Amino acid sequence: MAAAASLVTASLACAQPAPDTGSLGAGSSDADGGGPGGPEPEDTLPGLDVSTVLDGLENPWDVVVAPDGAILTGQRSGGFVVSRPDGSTGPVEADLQDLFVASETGLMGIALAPDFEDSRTVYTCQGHQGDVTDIRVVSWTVDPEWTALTRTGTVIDGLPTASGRHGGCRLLAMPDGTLFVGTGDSASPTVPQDPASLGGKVLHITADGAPAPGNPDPASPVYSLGHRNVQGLAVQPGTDRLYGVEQGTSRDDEVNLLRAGANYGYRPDRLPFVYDESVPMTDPVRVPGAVEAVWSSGPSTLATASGAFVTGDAWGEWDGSLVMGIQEESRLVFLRLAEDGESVTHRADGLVGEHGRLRSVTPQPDGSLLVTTDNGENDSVLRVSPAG
Ligand SMILES: [Ca+2]
Repeated sequence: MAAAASLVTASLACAQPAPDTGSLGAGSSDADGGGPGGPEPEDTLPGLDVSTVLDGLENPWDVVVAPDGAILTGQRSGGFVVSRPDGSTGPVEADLQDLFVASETGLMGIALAPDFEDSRTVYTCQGHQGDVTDIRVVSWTVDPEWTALTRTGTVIDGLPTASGRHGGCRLLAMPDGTLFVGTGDSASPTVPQDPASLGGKVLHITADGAPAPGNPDPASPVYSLGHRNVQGLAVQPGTDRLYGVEQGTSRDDEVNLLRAGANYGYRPDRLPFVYDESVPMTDPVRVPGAVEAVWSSGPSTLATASGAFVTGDAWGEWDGSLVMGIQEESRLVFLRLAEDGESVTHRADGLVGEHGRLRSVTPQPDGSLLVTTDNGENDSVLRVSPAG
């Protein structure tokens, strides 16, 4: 990439305030909702071995691992990069001429279709500019040698964007071929509670963009609402529980147990036409029936940027825990959930301050994690393994 482009992106990244910090300051007395901050971190995590899979990147957002062992990432400002099964690394060509890059929006979530070995289908969620400016899920196929992605269609479009702030966008491909899409509210006051808007939601769609079976409104892709900026989606192994991770305002990053039709209670429209971030992340007073978070960070946010479950004996007592990539507080946070999945019993932090801001966490079949850094320059895809 051109050095000039690197500088522009880096300076934009530096110019942004701490992500998702409320512009209206600390919460009012209404902002007492949310959890107590959860359990304090404990020092029981196994040692973590870290190696570099890809480096020299700029804001690699998501990362996926293919059945052949290829590891694919995409930089937020554009450009796919792969580590191939033969050990070679490099760019993967793709037509991204329409990519809308602004603030937190650009090339974001990536997912492989469950039939990837046959179909070679890759999904991305990305900003788009053309006749309209929006965020959309795009489908691609990739050649067996991992040299080029070919665009095959638009799965769903019309996810709102304005400045690019709060653009989501996390993809989770399910074994049945459907997709969950975690979206951002585009920092617009009425979007999270507007059932007709695709922003501030978790969507559930089929591979052709139709509402998935089981959605609360069979004619709508909306699965759940009242979200601020869904950054992580993960299904707990051994259960069918779907969890969402979102970033708080000036407080209360949240982990939510997602259910069809549930409202997660963010309603930043108290003042006309103002995106009012002094409201609680979950507001049962102004959103009757709002579902409280399973875990929230309490008064001090971390900037939770992703979520995945780790598995394997090497993780010890943390086998089966939910891990989150953390931007502002530069670490991984591991949470152990109660048996009923409704609360968190233990927390441990890893890689504290060692690699700067962390974005996505993607489990590999061997139990290790792929982690993307989010520092704006000299970013990496890391492999993180529990030390034997
Ligand atoms: Ca909430």
